[in-house]
Amino acid sequence: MSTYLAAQSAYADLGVDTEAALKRLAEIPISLHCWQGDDVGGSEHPDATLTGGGIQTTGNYPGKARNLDELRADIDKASSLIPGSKRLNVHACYADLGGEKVDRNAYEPRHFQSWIDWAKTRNLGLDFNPSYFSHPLAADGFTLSHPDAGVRQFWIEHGIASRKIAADMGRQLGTKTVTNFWIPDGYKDIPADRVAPRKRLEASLDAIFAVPIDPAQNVDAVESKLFGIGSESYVVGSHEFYMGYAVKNQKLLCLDAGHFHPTETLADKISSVLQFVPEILLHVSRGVRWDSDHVVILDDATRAMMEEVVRGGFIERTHIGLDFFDASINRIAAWVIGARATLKALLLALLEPSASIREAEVAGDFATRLALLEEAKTLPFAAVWNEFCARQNVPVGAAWLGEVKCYEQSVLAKRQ
Ligand code: RNT
Ligand code: ZN
Repeated sequence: MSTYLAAQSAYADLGVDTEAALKRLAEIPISLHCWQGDDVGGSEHPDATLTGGGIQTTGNYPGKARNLDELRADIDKASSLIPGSKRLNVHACYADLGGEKVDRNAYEPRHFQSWIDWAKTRNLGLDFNPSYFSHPLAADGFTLSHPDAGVRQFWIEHGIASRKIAADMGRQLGTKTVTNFWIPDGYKDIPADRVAPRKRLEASLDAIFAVPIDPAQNVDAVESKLFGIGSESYVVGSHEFYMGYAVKNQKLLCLDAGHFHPTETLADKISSVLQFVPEILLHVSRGVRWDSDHVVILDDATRAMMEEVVRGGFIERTHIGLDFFDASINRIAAWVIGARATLKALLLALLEPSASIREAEVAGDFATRLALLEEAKTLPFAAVWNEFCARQNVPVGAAWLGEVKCYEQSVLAKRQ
């Protein structure tokens, strides 16, 4: 008997249908983040790099993508090693400007047409993000909550432009874009006034979202953060701020795994938040001691997050996006490791023998609940995961790494 058939029958003994889990997993899109390929540099200038913004990449591993062609080739390579259904998440700072002098408040769909065409040929949906960093008008750490009305207006216009671009992506590709708003605004040290920046942020967001957009083409998410580098004492867009904003305005709430206190995980938030907002966006990330955006691995936090999505019946209301950027290792490998870990966590959740565990809980038999949860951890998961990879025509096990090494030698090593 093949190892998959043996695993299938072991799961069936506990009432779990592995075929149903594989089918379900194949349909859940993971949005790959374009910014892992060049350390959040972007394509607006030949030497674009990440500046300011309370986010940071560390490391200088050779071979990063230097332009959109290289970035797209790298995404293709990574994507060929990741099973399942994929989308691509593009940041506004990855505009295809073709040398045109145009600032972010005037970006148009045409500046992203090459992304749309590229996505179309690969049958990928796109997601989008206005970029509120790596720009002279974000250099002092404030954007949508800036005290200067002119600066705020520039960033409001960028938000409005971004939603129009996103809606056009959604229209052309026939799948709605999720546009995520994250801004860095905050203070390094103790503020004298915590109120005024938040009032300004709310007004700026209201101005951006006042422009009507067909929700079949684009929906908006807002992303909170606890602190950033250079904004350790105060972040305008805190969790409470955006939770309130999203509930009031029925926006999507983006929960980033690295944006809470280090001992807090997203798992317990999902079922609370989804009582009050229509959908959520998960930024699957891994903070190590801070919001470090390490490559996602199959750790307890990621597993618990996906368990909650599956247990709660929230798959249809949850958008899953990757958000990490490690410049210290091969960047293609980073994408593949993080995406595969996310999918593994989802598959583990889909394979949970939840009926018997819930039954024990309902009966008040908490010893059985705990025992079954423990037993579930050592079920023959690997055989089902390998079967998924094989059926999806991607390398099984660590075989993908060989392909990354070849690509490194033949392509990345030549980028000096
Ligand atoms: C920053 C946020 C945000 C960014 C991307 C690049 O802390 O997590 O999502 O990582 O927009
Ligand atoms: Zn994020």
